[in-house]
Amino acid sequence: MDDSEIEDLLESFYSEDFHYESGRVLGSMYTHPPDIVLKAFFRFYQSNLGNPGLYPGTAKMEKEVVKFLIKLTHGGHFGKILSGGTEANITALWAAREMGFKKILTTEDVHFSVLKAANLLSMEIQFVRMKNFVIDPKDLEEKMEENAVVVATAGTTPLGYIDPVEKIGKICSSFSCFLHVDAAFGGFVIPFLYPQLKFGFRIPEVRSVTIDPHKMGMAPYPAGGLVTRENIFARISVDAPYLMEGKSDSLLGTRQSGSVAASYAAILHFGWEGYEKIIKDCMENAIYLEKRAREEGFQILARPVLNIVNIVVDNEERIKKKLLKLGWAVSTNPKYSSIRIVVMPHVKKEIIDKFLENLKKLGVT
Ligand code: 0PR
Repeated sequence: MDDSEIEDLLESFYSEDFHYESGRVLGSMYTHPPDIVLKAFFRFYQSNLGNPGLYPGTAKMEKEVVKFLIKLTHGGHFGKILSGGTEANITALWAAREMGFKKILTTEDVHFSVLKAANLLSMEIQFVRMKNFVIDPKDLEEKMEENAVVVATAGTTPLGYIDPVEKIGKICSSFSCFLHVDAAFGGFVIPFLYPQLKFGFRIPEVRSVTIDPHKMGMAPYPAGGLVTRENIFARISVDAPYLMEGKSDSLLGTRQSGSVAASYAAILHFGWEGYEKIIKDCMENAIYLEKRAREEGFQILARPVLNIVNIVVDNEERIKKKLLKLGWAVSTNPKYSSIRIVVMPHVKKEIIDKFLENLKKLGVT
């Protein structure tokens, strides 16, 4: 087949997919990165930090990206760019288990990757009650036990709410405990919206934090991040004599590391101030969505804390399907009977107005 025919075929499949540029993807934590970031991705597409000895340049960029993640999480000493929040959470819990921590305590709003980790690692998981959409510290105190792994979420997937990590840390302090914070989404948001809020390594009990450049860091996937206080990666390391380094200390072997170069380019492109502006704009648009939706007679589940807004509807699955037919991709929270909108940079005010107009036509108020 000649190239132009291949291109035509590719284009026809491309046209079937959703793209962030359309502005109509309202349920994802990702967005389209700037050109320089994509250029970095393709330039370094061959890099594989599964064998870092061959890619010392890319390994240096990983160090720089991790430095930025350390700044965002207020500390930590080690870190890796992994394939996503899922791998970061699995890695933290795997290392914790190898260190003798056995049972996971968390809430029902934890990301499902933690359920996968529990399953893979044969770790028991116990849910702690929630109060006002975050962990109830009183219930945690009652359920707390020696050698537990507590997973707090700073920016929950369904609502973008922040577990009270400082209080959780205090509870953990009287036990031998591994406190992991999943800030996959919130890690790039909280420092800019609530700079005083402690969610990371300012809390002495926090041992590891998931924070993903490929979400609010505006890098292309696969770029999750795991920052840790100690070198917990050594706990999962295996001998790999045929690699340049002689060992492998990540879950994946081959690691697509064009995204490391892309994350590095994103950090240079936006800088602290650039991220601050974009994230404040996203939050402003989230508040705009909340206000406009209320004006149109919709019920908002809870005041948005980060840039995630939930609109309560009668039958969220039916509404999702109807919206899909109109060209809108939203996600749902069946537990809260709501449709969930992640107000990413591509979700502008004009898009919000158009979306609410369509939603209103569906007669869900
Ligand atoms: N931790 C939290 C708090 C998350 O929200 C997510 C992903 C993860 C971990 C896992 O991260 P990876 O997906 O990078 O492994 N939450 C996204 C979400 O539910 C996943 C997603 C993204 C789902 C785009 C659908 C979609 O179209 O929004």
